Amino acid sequence: MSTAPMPQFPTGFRWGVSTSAHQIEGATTADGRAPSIWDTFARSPGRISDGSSGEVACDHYHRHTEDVALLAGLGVSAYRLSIAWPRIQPTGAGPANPAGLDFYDRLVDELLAAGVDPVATLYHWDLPQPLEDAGGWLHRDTAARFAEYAEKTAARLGDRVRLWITLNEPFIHMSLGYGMGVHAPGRMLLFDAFPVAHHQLLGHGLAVAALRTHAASPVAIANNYSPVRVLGDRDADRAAGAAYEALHNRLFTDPLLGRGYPELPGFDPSVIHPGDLDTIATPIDVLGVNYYNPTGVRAAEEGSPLPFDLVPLDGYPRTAFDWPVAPDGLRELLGWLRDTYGDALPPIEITESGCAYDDAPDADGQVADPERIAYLDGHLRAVRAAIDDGVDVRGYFVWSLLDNWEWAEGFTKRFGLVHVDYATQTRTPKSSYTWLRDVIAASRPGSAR
Ligand code: GBH
Repeated sequence: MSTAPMPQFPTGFRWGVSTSAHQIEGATTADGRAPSIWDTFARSPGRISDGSSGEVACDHYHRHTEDVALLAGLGVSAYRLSIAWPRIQPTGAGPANPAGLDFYDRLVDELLAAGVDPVATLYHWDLPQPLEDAGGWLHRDTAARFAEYAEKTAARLGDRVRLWITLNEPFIHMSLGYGMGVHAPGRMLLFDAFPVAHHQLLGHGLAVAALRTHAASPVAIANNYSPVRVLGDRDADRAAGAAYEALHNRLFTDPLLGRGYPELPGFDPSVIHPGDLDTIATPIDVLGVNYYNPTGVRAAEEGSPLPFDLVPLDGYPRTAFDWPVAPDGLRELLGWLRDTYGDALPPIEITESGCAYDDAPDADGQVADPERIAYLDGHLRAVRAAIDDGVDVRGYFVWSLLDNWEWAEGFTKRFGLVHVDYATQTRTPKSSYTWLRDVIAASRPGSAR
């Protein structure tokens, strides 16, 4: 880790942390909430590595006041939460459930009272189960349902949410949820999952318009990106790199920024109706970038069903998830976005960046996580370097405030700045929390350094 002082960030740079509803809230039957695809998925045997579910998670639904105090203590200027669609529309359609909206209404007010800007993601993968039963995101109508939900939510919260995010990581939802079956809804359609991309993007575009009828705040989408490192120098390796880049980094960005879809083998364009590409390209104000690591790619072995092979990258430390810790990849990615999209690229906020380690309290109850401090230090310096390179980056959100329910990995991966003892729901700020608090305080205009 660098011993040089952390460089200053531009005035107004947004410091934040992120969570998502199903990973922290619990209370899955409270106040009229009905099952989402993740409740169903977690109930089917063998899907979640520790057999757990999000039924209780961090019990944030009942402990939000304590969690807002943790945010205030950290000194962040923003908090990215997600709204659970099945709390707002338990069946995925029809009138809004007032009790569901009340929860987020209170939370938003608590955040504002604590001086923290609420940033709300409308969809972090928790589709109401009845919509999945009707075909989920393979079904075009889900896009219209999503816009309706966006409208109802913005009607209540649009005056106070400071940044709206339509979808979280539509690529991961499509690929892991509908392509490979390791996330909910657990479907294994491989490349037949492409309609899920188009319908999510269509839902996004319709939702942008719906949000703008109630909210003056900026609107974004949070995509995940991974800079591609081509391993090998054969033409086939370069072609494999380009294929992976189109699938992972461009499928959900080219059409958003008005370029239509990239060339993708297996993509059946018959799902695209006249006018859809214009709807999808409805202007957004901010591009949310979730970054975890770069990806090594080379030509596929003979007979592989995929047009590329993904290869672990050597030479990096690894997290508990075995993902490489590569802050240089973040700077590279931000440069790639600027070079690829030029003037069409909106201002960027890093809407997720973080790491999992096996953090545990010591005999004195303290939780030391020096690896996470090194991770955040490196990634913040990479953001600063990208700003110096000329990329317009306006904010950085750490994934995550709390250790939480890590989807198919259950409670086995801890991403929090705050440790959670799930048996007692005790929250213990880790040493990274204190470190980040000091970095944020030092970045305030007029602070000592
Ligand atoms: C995000 O997804 C989610 O938005 C969030 O809910 C989740 O809790 C968080 O990240 C942590 O997982 O095979 O070694 O190249 C992250 C998506 C997909 C990022 C897999 C890293 C590949 C690692 N991730 N990816 S590797």
